[in-house]
Amino acid sequence: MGVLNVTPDSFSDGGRFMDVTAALTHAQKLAQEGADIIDIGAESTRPGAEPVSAAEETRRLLPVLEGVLDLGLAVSVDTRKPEVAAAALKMGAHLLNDVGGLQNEQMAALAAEYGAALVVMHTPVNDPRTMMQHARYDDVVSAVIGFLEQRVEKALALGVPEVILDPGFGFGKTTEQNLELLRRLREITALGRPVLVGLSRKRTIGELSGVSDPQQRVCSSVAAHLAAVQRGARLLRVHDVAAHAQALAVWDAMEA
Ligand code: HH2
Repeated sequence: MGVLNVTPDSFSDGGRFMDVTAALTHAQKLAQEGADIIDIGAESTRPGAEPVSAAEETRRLLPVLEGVLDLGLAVSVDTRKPEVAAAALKMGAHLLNDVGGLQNEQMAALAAEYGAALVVMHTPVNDPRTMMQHARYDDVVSAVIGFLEQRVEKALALGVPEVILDPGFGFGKTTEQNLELLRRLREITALGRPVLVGLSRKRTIGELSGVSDPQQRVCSSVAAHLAAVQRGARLLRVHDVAAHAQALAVWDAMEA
């Protein structure tokens, strides 16, 4: 899954793809490099990010979504707002990436209505401004599993055709907690649903590798993501598709 951020303030690429032409050129590049899905986000959810209104998020998103759908790729929409999700699904988005952790049931109802797959991601609160204050768990893996099981049940009861699980790396989690989740990812893949992992360029990767510029965290992101694949992850949400495609080609050849 290639990341396309149509935002002025994303932590690693904010402001680069606000223009529709630049966004579509980048989507094409991600596809050529081997992305199967393009995940378009129009609101940053980095720790401390200020929320944007549904109207502004929709204004940023729809022209880019329309163009990416024309490329014939599978498209995912990264949002936590039902108004934005509804507009995107109506336009033809295939997958709903609910970074609000299904705290609003309407997200699942919309995925069900449009027959779209739904990413259910763990976050302790649906607010990037305060989520790091909630990075306190007796056992982070048990907390994430309990949360995901409960949300999956809700999504299935509302008729969502396919649910993808995501531990929500960096969403209200410290580096140590993210590492614990990565080490014990098998406990999450053992739940029997596809698992998505998004550690691309994140602060944890920077802290572990000692690389301060997020755009330079490519090799370290690949290393973390291969560890996730080894533990059963099925989808990787990444900014640097070519590097991951190279690494996965070798990985697949070895595992075949
Ligand atoms: N991480 C980010 C955004 N969306 N979606 C899922 N399912 N999982 C993630 O880990 C995830 C996500 C944050 O990364 P990015 O989009 O690059 O940054 P920003 O939120 O600043 O736009």
